[in-house]
Amino acid sequence: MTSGIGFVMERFASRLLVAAAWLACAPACSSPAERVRPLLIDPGFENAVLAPSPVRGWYSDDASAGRLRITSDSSARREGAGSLRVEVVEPRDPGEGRASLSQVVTLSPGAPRRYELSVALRASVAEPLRLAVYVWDGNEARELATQDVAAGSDWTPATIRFEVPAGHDRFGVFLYLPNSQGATVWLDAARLEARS
Ligand SMILES: [Ca+2]
Repeated sequence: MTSGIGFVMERFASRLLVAAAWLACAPACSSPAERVRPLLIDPGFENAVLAPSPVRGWYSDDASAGRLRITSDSSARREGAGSLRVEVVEPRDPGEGRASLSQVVTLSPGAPRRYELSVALRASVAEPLRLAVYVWDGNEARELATQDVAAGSDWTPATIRFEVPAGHDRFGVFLYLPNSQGATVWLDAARLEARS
């Protein structure tokens, strides 16, 4: 795990990158259907091709930049036909944060504010993954919840609960990957459910 100032800078850099991608899509990428979508798109990671923006499904600018190799893996699955296999082909440089997969969720008016997010993980390395949820105040990301998970060769559940603050109808779900060349992570069975 990274710690101290380096960790803060890493997270700041990641947030700026994600915020840029996120803001670039809003509102142009938001159709009326997306504005009322309450839950995750492709929670079972059945699509081997990532979405072109985080409001349309699982997204990663690291994948489009060639830093990640994304495939569907039918031999390692928690549910459905397969899991999403993510291999780190080219780690980010020190200080540039970690690669991530993300998805933006838009709440419909009157939707619940408290949620539980979970995902099943496997990893080829001991380096932990990080599950996190953010909202944005302008360009500034505000973390609502986070958890580090050291996944192994068996499916490991990661779960966090959070409350979407008043004045926000969108939040981002992020999964930060290990930053080691060749590290491989499998993702499956994500859930986003309202909690009282
Ligand atoms: Ca699946």
